[in-house]
Amino acid sequence: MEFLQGRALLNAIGNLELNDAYSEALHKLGYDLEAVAEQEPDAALGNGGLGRLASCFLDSLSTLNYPAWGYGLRYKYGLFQQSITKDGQKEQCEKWLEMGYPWEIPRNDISYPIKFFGQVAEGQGGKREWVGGENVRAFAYDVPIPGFRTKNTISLRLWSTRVAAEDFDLAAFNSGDYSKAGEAHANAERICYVLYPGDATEEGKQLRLKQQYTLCSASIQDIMARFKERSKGALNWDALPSKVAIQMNDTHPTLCVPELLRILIDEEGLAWDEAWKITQATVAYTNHTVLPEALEKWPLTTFQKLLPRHVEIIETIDEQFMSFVAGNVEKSELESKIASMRILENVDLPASIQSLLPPKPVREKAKKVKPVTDAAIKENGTKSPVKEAAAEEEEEEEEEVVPPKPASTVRMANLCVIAGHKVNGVAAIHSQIVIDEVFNDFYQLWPEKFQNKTNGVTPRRWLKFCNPELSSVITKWLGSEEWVLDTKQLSGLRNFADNKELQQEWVNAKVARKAKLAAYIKSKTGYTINPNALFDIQVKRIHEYKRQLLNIMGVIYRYKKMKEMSEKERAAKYVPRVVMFGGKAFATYWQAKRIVKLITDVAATVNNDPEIGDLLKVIMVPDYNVSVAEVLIPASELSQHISTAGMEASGTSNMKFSMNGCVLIGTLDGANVEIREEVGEDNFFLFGAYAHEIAGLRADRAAGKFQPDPRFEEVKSFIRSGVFGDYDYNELLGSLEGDSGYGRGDYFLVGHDFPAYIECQDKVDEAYRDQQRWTRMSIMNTAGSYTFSSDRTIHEYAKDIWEITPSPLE
Ligand code: B1N
Repeated sequence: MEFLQGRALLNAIGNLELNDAYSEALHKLGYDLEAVAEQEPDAALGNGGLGRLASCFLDSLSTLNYPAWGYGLRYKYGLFQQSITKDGQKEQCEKWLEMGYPWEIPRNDISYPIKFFGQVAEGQGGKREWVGGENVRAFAYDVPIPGFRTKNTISLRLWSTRVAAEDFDLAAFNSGDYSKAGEAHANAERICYVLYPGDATEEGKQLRLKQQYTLCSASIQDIMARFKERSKGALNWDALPSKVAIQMNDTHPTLCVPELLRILIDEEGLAWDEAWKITQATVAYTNHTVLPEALEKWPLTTFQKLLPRHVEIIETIDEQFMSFVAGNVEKSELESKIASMRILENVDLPASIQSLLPPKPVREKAKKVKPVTDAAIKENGTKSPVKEAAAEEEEEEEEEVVPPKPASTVRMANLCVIAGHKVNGVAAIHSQIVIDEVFNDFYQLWPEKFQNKTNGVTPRRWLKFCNPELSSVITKWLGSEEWVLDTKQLSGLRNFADNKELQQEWVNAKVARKAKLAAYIKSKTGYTINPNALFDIQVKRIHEYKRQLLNIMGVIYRYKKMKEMSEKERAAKYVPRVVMFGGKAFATYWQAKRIVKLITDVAATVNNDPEIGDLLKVIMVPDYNVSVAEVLIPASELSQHISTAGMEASGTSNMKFSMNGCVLIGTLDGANVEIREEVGEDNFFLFGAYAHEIAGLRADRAAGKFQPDPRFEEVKSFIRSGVFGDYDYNELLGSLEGDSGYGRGDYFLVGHDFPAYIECQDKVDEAYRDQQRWTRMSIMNTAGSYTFSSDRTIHEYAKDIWEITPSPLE
């Protein structure tokens, strides 16, 4: 559902190595390349790391000469554009298409029908026919993805939905009923308006499912059409898996599974077993999160209305899976294993499965126990034997109390794991959690399915193009530019980490980028920042588990302590810092929006405090996106990756920062674990609880065994005292408290990790004072980032999951 492509111009001419020629040509026309590039809007068809990873993968696939396609939706308005006001975040529509998008090639010759609603009818010979309903058409728009140092260019094919001419209600239009005639258009076009429309309502859920189905159906039809065309009259569907691999990027495209089955069976006439075998061998699934609320579930009723034939198919997969489970687990465990692993949740078992379960003991009829209320006690006063006997009689006549049945749902992740021939996590620790916890029951059935594919980022966009100064230094010291295609060579920088000359060049490159960022901040926020200060950055979606709150509370503590010191003491203890935040909060995620509000309130107070001056500045960079990241990351010196351990699947900005010679402060979570191993523990600021400790800490907390650090309490009272304005922060701060009724009793353990965090931040100040030491740490980060190229990741997927090899063009 997501690709975060960002801008294309500099990337395209960079990948084609045409910078000088293009720049010169523009110059002759009276334009400047950088200024022209600035005019391009970001293609922001994604929300965060998951979408940007997909875009990095396309760059690597093209560069490495793999024959691949990206499939997505052409959202007219993307996610949203964020502005920061005194009230926090405001959302507006993204306008990326308003001026036309020169990089897309409308393929009017490529479109597919998509159906929703309708009924399933029994056709000839028991054939299932999906008829009636609403019909729209998905049209292809191709965005070229040029590779680096190759003629290979692949496509990102984006679908846009419209009503085909044959479905236009001409009769209604001619009779003057324009709204009826226009309704079909509005319905069709709405599908591709925005990414992640609100899904609190039934309409919202239906729209999201329509989006997912549009993506899957159009893409599967496209893949099958190409396969047919290339079969040249010798069509053999059994060969599909040897020619096609479909990688499902999280559960959003799960419908690929029933859609491929539906077309193979209902339209191509294959038998179930054959179609299932082909489907399984073709699809694989990447899991990107262990957060339970992000594991998609759809109400069965919504599904049934919108996709009735797919529900039949899912029911068959579910039933066959359950009978497989019955043959492979202990009888005593069967019922519970089925309940947790099957696709359909809270749905009665089919008779074929019911009969495999051990018989249940007959239960005694439950008696309804009347609740004893204060009013009843008052009314009865002292017990009367007559009344008691009457009450007992009444009880015997009462019906058994049956609790209301929970809603039936379709668990998308379970379907992905059952159907996919491989399942992978996105960093070593995450893949282990997938095996040990999230999908442990499945792992026991099929251990060979599970793999790890640690994420990566493209070194073209994220080092060579966004940081030309540092790239030149690297090329000079490594003796060639081969590192752009073979990042292993970056590790060679370790040999020069103490070289004074390299260190000076390294610092100069960083200084150049810091100056650019300072100018950018001035233009976007009006704040002037000290270019000699430590640039400390946390950019990512705003989420409680990512703990921007821990960061800003650390800043508040620092500010409070500074205020309590003399000017001399302050200067001796702290190095000047600019703490920058960037990221969007989901429009209805109120707690995340309160965090943004707190950051802006703290910024307004601290940045205008003359006593503090350049020693501390807080910046909320508005509308964080790929282009903003390209300005921030090269200028960063410290970056924060401070999620509650076990909750960030991987993170990919951590890799980009490290590659650009930025030192990380972080928990042992996601890819931080592997980054720290590569850059060395002396070059990483580690703090906080470990993943395996989290459950115990939460339990202790719930049992009232947690004693918060006085410094943490001090920060909360300081906020509540109103120093940062009169906004009521009780709901936000209450989420950190066990007994307030707000939130989940500090579920993300901000209070637990706070002391370790601020002590670690003191170590950062100490290290930064020694500039030579810091520069060495910075060089060691770039050197140690060699393994976090998406080229490495893509080679691994190609070998271990897709079983393909590069096919360079002659
Ligand atoms: O995927 C990235 C990881 O590096 C991040 O750690 C991870 O948080 C991110 C539901 C998601 N996981 N899940 C999502 C996005 C949208 C949505 O509606 C879940 N994003 C991630 C790449 O592996």
